[in-house]
Amino acid sequence: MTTADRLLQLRQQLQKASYAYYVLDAPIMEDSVYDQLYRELQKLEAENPELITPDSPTQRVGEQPASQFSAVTHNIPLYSLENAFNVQELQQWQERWQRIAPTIEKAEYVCELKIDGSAIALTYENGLLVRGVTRGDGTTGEEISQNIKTIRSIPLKLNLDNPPPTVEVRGEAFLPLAEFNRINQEREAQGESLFANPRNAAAGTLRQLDSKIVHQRRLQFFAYTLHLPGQEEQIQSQWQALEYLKKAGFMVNPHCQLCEDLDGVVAYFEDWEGARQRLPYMTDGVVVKINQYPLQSELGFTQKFPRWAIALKYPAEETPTVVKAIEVNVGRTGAVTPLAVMEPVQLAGTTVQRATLHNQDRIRELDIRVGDTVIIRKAGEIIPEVVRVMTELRPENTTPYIFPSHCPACGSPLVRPLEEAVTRCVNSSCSAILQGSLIHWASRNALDIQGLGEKVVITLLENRLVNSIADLYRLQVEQLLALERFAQKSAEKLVTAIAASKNQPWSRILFGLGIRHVGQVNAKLLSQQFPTVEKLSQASIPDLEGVYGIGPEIAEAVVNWFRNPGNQQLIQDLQELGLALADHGIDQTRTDSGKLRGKTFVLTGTLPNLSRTEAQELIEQSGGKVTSSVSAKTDYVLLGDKPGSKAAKAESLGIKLLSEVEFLQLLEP
Ligand code: 1X8
Repeated sequence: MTTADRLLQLRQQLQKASYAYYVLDAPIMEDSVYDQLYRELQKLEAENPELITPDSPTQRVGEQPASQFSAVTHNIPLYSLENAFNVQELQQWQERWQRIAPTIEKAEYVCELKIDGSAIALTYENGLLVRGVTRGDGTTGEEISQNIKTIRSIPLKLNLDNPPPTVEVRGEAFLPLAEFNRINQEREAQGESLFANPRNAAAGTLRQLDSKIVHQRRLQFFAYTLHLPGQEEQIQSQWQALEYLKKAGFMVNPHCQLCEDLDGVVAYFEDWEGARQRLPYMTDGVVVKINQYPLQSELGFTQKFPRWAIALKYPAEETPTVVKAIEVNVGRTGAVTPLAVMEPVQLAGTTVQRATLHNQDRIRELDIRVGDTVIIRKAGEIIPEVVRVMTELRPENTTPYIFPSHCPACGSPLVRPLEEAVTRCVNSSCSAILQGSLIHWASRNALDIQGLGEKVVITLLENRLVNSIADLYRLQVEQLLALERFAQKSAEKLVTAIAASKNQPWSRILFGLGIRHVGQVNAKLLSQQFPTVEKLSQASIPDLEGVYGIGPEIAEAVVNWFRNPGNQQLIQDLQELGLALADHGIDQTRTDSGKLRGKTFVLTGTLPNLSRTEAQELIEQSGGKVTSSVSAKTDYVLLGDKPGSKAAKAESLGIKLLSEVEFLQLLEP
């Protein structure tokens, strides 16, 4: 790629990200990724000033903190909060912190409404407001003191007899709903674009260059965090901090509550679920904090969040829309998933036009029909789903949806085993299954073939260049050149990448085959016990079940897979094409430091830094092994964020739980 091409690409990516962030309020990349791309753009432009275009994000006023407002590094970072989407996740949070600090006897919780606004940090020196800074990325924000001073609920001078030399107050600047609506009405009348929600409106207002406009917009501020350096003995809890803030002249949200235990928190959450609708400002959940500062200090922070606080969110937004079509999608396992295609609508900040209908039973239960008005919901980051059909709005002449009896891709009859919710296409040469299989084969954790993504796979299938996984290895550069999307270089690159994948280890190939229930972990386990495809294909169910971690369902799936003549042919073809389908010594003994020899690990939850695969590789390189379920034979459970039931089981068995840090320490020489 030329520098000019890269510059164009960077500009487009950054512009898209900005639009998603500021206009749609639906970020598509992490702040850190944005910053990285931005810095690359800045660097390339500095080296090639003749290539700077006026539409480059670097030319935008106010894009980077440094431009109009000056950047300020926060003395203490502003953390974001971990989310819980239901009471169970709240309980898991409590279990988690209790495990980390088993000595903590009696924690109290402070409940505060979570305000949908924009966080800011205010510094007072000798009682006078000297600086107001936006949250920014949590580390660095923008100095917006002038704008802050227009907010009447922010005292310019603290109402204290002996003000401390320095104090930092944090809280949420927000627009009351009436004000938000008024501003949007005005904007509409003037043909300006509307703010998507009060949070965007507040954030946009705070970064207004014209303080007069800020003044007209009547922002308000609730204070909720106090940092009083050097006076730690004076304030010992969040509750005392709130009292102090009130005394000092701040507006503290009046609906905060001190709770003795989690039941109190749950009651508060439930009480406010309805009541919050009548508040004159927008809230989206409850912030739960451990009250006592010494306990907060004991728990500390993860990479991203305080361990002593969590945001318990109210269920995500729901919105009505109209069903345009009902379609079914056939996945690589042949599972047929119905989905509703709808008029595009905004939902929790993103545009949505598809929602899952799960399965045939769910469709029957909903009686969803084309033309229906439905309520869709997005809970957390999950795909939207249809919650309810508004039959009262159903147009005339609709007909119940009839679930297809035949596969939309290959036309063969669909099968639904008794007692199963899933309907499947069981034709092993179905094009939809083949498409899914090829994408899976090429994916990062399988054969990791660069340049062979969904679009390329579809092109290859449409042009009948491949009819099986093995055909990938028969592709010729000339064949690809006949296709529109390939030029000499890209065609050569793909053929080379495919050829290079022949050297991938046996465990990846096994995972890539897509045998049911054989995910990455099981593929590793099986490949270690059966180091060649011959050994695995000849294994009986008892042989397989003899492998620690392999249960009857997996064993049966493996045996059935190898019984299928089409699969046998595939294995033979792959071997003839030069794939080893075996481990050749080197791989088993590679870089084994032996530190974890004989140790069995179970991974659960999301680790702050390492991916699952990386953690597993580290363990195996040191001679340990990873299994999927906790038993008395487990030595360690590596515990990430949002751990599952495995953590509790490990605890009940007295198995050592490790954080990522502790795990890495274990590996140190
Ligand atoms: C964010 C918010 C907090 C509170 C209220 N509203 C928010 N949006 C509060 O603690 N009362 S705390 C917080 C954060 O720490 N990111």
